Amino acid sequence: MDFELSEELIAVRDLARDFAEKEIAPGAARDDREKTFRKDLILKMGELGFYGCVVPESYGGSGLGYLALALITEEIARVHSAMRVFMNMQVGPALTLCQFGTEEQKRQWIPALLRGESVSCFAITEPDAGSDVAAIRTTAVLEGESYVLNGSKIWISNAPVADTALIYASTDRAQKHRGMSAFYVDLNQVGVSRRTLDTLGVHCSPIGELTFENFRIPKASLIGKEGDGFKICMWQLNQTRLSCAAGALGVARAAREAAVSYCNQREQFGQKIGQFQMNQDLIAQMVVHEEAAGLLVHRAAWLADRKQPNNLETSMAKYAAAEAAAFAADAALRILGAYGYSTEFPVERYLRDAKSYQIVEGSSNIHKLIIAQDALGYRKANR
Ligand code: GRA
Repeated sequence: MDFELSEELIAVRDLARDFAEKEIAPGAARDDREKTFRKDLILKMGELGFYGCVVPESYGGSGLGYLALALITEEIARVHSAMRVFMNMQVGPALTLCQFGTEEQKRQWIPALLRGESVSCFAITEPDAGSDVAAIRTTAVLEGESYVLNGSKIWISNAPVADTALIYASTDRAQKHRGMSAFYVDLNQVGVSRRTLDTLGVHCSPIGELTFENFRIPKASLIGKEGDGFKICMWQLNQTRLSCAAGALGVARAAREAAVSYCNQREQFGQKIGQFQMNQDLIAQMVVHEEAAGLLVHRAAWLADRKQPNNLETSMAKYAAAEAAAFAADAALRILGAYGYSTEFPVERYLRDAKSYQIVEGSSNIHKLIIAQDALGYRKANR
């Protein structure tokens, strides 16, 4: 693995950094406070090609690759973590359609997703099926030329605002995970109701519940074959987890930068507080966790760019980056003291947003389980 970024990747990263600092950072505190949905920024990120890195040019992408996507995501999350969620909501569905969709499905949906015009989401989780994906209860029953969906999806990012959705439902509940199927649908139809939910952080990424009551969708919404859903879902999660890990890395970096800057400014007991070893202990841990997570994220992306299996490496990256973000945000808050706890400074936002990474896209416990079961020889992660 090459530790140096190519000139092209440096240019992509710098473009994302410049955009994040100029367009997202100035309004981040206000957007978080007012829970503003920034469709304007979603469209601008689309114009800059941020959603198309891993999609071939024939469907409107750039084909720059997973490392490019990780670098962009990290830069966006560094200034406002909630804004990187939109990247995942556009990229995850687009990639899944690219990998498993028919030519017609690809042409119908992908270009509008990459431009950010059609706001998307993916709906896996249900009230009684979070970590245990195979336990989903939403059903899709074929009636003539339509599938009829019934059930409820919860904690779905973008649910309150999405135009379209990648939905996982059961076409044969007796078959458990082998009876799961994937669909791509237009949500602006009768049969869908939405409820917005409130969370600790990630405030300007709207989250909520989607309830389907006899929601009738064309038969052609099915992605792949009936029963392919669980494998499609695991494949999709492997991509979106990587981008999520890159987001966590961005938050870890933001928190470490805030802590270092404060240590070099603030004086107590006649010296800069960076001189105190207890703060140095926190800074050293922040630096090492962030560096380690960064190498894991970049390795997982590097493998994806070489079309090599990377489920294990992605789980390691997601776990390490989520924990690095949560550790760094907590440590930064301790270092900044009352300024960290104050809503006038961004560190409390980093902490609220960082906590989400230990829960979403496979909780830290799920990733530990995947990693440990692979190490123990019980279940290979790369399959
Ligand atoms: O033997 P088989 O033919 O039935 O196949 C099995 C296995 O080989 C079957 O699925 C296959 N499989 C896979 N195939 C390809 C399993 N994993 C993969 C894979 N990675 N690739 C059943 O396998 P199993 O291992 O027996 O499944 P399980 O024990 O029921 O579940 C496994 C596991 C716990 C890992 C899975 O359910 C899981 O990943 N759970 C976590 C759920 C999750 O990540 N949810 C995320 C929700 S979306 C979200 O958070 C959005 C956030 C947005 C944002 O912030 O970005």
